Amino acid sequence: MMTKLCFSMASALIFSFFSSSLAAHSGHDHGSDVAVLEVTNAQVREFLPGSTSTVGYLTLINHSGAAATLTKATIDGLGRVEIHEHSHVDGMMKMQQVESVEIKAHESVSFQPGGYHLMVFEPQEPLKVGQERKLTLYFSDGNRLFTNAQVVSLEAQATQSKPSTQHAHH
Ligand SMILES: [Cu+2]
Repeated sequence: MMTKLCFSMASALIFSFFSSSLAAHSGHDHGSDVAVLEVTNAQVREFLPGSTSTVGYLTLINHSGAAATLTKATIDGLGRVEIHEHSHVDGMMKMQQVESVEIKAHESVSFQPGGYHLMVFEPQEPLKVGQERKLTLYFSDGNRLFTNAQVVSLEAQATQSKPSTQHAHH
């Protein structure tokens, strides 16, 4: 559990982790046309009182030479998960649902405050801090990626992520 928390630092760290694992991978062949993907630091925030939605974050790393396209995500025990992105429009932070997110060859995409995030709705039972929920990521080539998303508190999420968290979310 501590290891997970240590991984959940800023993307600078994740990028250095990325380059070192690339070096480690250079000795063998993953196959050129199959996307080899890794997900780290998956977390979903507990629902705040009276709120019908919450957010999830993660980092997707593409170790392969082919781009991968994330098209869908599901989390056990949650009725609906949407992929959203934030953008600045006329100085205002807005968010919108997106159909897909591309992770280019040998690059990574961080879902984090102010950028891409998972928007999570309809809990079948309350999320409790410290729980893990199975997260499934679906890709356009038919691949799926599984991981456990850690349920975190608002406080834990706020201290981990530097970019603006104070904007209203739904
Ligand atoms: Cu959103």
